[in-house]
Amino acid sequence: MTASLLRHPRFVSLEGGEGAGKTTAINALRDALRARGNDVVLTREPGGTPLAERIRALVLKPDAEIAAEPLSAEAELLLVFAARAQHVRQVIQPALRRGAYVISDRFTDSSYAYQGGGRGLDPAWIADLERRAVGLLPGLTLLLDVDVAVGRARANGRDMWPDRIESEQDDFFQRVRAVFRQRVGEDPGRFRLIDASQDQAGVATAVVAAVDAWLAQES
Ligand code: T5A
Repeated sequence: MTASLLRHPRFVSLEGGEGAGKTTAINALRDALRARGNDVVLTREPGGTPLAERIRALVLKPDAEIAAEPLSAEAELLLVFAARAQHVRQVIQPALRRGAYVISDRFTDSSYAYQGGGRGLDPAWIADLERRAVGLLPGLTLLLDVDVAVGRARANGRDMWPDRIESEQDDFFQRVRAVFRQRVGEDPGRFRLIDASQDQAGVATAVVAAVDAWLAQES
């Protein structure tokens, strides 16, 4: 069983609260890396494999029978880590081994932010799961940071039926944002903070520029 964390230089994650604009930015980043001749795998969490996508549906959009049973914070954490353990072994590690770049829409930082900050679970427990069940850290993490009210207004404009987590109150998302920002301060070498209050094109440009600068620094 893995009990340490390996930081991989071709593994990039994008993080942020609801409506930060990761989807547009991540597509621009994939296109930019491919245009430079790289093999790029784009994936997401929770999810990324058939089993992990089933877990995602259980956590975010359960059917009526399962939705009637309250999901404990502890079960939620273990479900996202079960999905991640599978995702890492089935998709991320094989892609990195063959030389591809992997870009993940969310990774373990989201568990610290949502289950740690939002739900109030002990970050030491999350760190233990991270070492034992995952064992992998992105070399670069882009945090798309935007005011909670702005991000929620964007997400609400798109989603007619909010999922379990989108249905939380503003104070939950304020705690999520606070933990994301705290993690930037704790690991400035891995994180780049992107101002996601700009328009979509501006966010995408800032993301691609941050990755270009990081690649230049690594080579
Ligand atoms: N989760 C995940 C956990 O609780 N624990 C974990 O460990 C993990 C991995 C994932 C959920 O799971 C939780 C966190 C999440 O709640 P998701 O559907 O992937 O679910 O949720 P998000 O990642 O938050 O997806 P969103 O779609 O809400 O956010 P995005 O991708 O950041 O936003 P995007 O690009 O889809 O944009 C949302 C809307 O805003 C507009 C877009 O057009 C779109 O309509 N928009 C902008 N409008 C103006 N200006 C901009 N700059 C804009 N950027 C986007």
